[in-house]
Amino acid sequence: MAVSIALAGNPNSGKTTMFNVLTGSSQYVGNRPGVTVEGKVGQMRNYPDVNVVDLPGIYSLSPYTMEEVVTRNYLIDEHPDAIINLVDASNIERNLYLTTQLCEVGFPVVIALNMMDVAEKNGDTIHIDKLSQMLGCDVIPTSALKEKGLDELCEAAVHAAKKGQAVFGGCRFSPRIETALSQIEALISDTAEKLHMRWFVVKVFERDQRVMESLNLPEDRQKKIDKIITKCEQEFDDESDSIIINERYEYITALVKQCVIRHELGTTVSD
Ligand code: BGO
Repeated sequence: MAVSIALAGNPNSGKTTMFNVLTGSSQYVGNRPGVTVEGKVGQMRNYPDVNVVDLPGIYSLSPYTMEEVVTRNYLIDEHPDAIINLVDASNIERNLYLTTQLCEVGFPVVIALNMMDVAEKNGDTIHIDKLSQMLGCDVIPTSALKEKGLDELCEAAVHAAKKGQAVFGGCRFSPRIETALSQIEALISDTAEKLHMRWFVVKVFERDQRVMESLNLPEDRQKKIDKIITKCEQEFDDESDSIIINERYEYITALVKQCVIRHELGTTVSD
């Protein structure tokens, strides 16, 4: 059976350009919203048994835009064998927000750290090994435009897909939130698909209606879950989805501080 690798990333991370060079097809490269909403499929160069699926450009896996919903549905319903997550190296903080979520879905993830030519031109240094170690997945520096790093990317993605080892959990939240997530997990573990457990647990904590509906939990469990979430919201004086957003950004800030050195105006600065 053909291996299926999904290409996911923020708009303007170079996803269309990458899809074209990976599959050898020549498509229109543009920012028109919805241009890739249908999810194009192409054969990976040098790997006739591997399909690359181009997913819509998104910033998050929340349920608010058509592109986000298409991507979520594809990942949960279609089960790709691996995800290549395109991250714009010149805009790394913003792009890693999606990465933290993709790492929770339960598939092997390989990061294509794209636009490396731009980051290098800006004088930035990115410690690839450290980033890879901290995220728990392979990170391959690429330039889709200059066709650099593509063989390494294909090799890493195909290897990850065939090995089938999911990324371990993505971002760790604060101990109080992790406790709440464990309590939620105990209440949904016989209903939610094991492979996607971390994703379901975090989404339930965020009060994601689509996910709640898909789980179709009995009312008493819904009430227990609501109590767990409400207690956290009171303690943090914030809504649960905002708590998660803030903690994701704290995690990313700490990660970038350790992995990226920016050279601005001739001075070396840590983020
Ligand atoms: C234009 N390096 C550099 N330098 N540029 C890249 C790379 C890379 O690795 N990868 C992609 N680009 P999309 P989404 C453009 O279209 O693939 C460029 O949204 C222009 N067009 O060429 O569309 C790529 O699918 C006129 O740039 O991204 C494209 O993720 C002037 O990044 C842009 C300058 O790529 C977005 C750029 C008429």
